[in-house]
Amino acid sequence: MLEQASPFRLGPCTVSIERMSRFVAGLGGLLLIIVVAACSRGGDQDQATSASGSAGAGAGGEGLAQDAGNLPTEVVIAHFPIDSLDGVISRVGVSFDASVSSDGKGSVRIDASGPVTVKLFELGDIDLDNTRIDYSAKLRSEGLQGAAYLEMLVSLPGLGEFFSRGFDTAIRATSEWSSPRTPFFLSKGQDPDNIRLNLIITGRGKVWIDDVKLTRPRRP
Ligand SMILES: [Ca+2]
Repeated sequence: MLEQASPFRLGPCTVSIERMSRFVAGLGGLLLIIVVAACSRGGDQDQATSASGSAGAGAGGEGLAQDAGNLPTEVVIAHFPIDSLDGVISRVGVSFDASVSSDGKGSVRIDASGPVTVKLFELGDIDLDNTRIDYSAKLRSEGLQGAAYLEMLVSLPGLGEFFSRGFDTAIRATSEWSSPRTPFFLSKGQDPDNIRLNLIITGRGKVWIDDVKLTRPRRP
C-alpha cells in the first residue's frame, strides 16, 4: 500500500467551485462537465509532493475536457450532488437527510455506532493518467467521537489498489460544513481501472456528507 500525503490547501478556487456546484446540483446525477473557475491556477506545485511521482504535463483524459472558455482551472471528472441515496453503496446506518445539506437539496447522513468505512461511490474505469486527481466533498458532524475523513481508493492495473486519505482535513466533535479534499497523483501510464470514494469514521456519532466530486487540474 502506498499512502499519499494530502497537501492541497483550500484557496480561492474553493468559493468558485462551491458556486458552480450549486449550479450543477440542479442537473442531478453523475455529471461530466468542466468547472469554469474564475480563480487563478494553483495546483501544479502540489505535484512536487506526489508519492507516485509525475512526469509533468502531458496526455491523458483529454476526452473529458470540453473547452467552456474563460480559463477553467479544474475539470470535473464526476460529481454527485446527493439529492437522494442513488448510487450510494453502503446502507447500514446510512440515510438521506433532506433537511440538512450544503447545497439545499439534502445530504447523506451516517449514524455511526462505532468505527466504519462508508462506501459511497464507485466510478469504475476512468481514462486518465499523468495528472493529480482530487476527491472533495462537504462534511459536517454532530457529537462525533473520533474523526471522519475522506478516503479514495485507486486501482491501477498490474500494481494493485492504492489509497489517499484526508487526515489533515478530518472533522471531529460537532462541526459545521467544511470542504475536505484528498489528492492522488497518477504518473504517466498509471490509468486507473477503478476509483472508489469512501468516508472513514473512527468512532460513534453523526456525520453528514454532501456534494462529492472527483476533479483534476486543468492543463495549461
Ligand atoms: Ca445535496
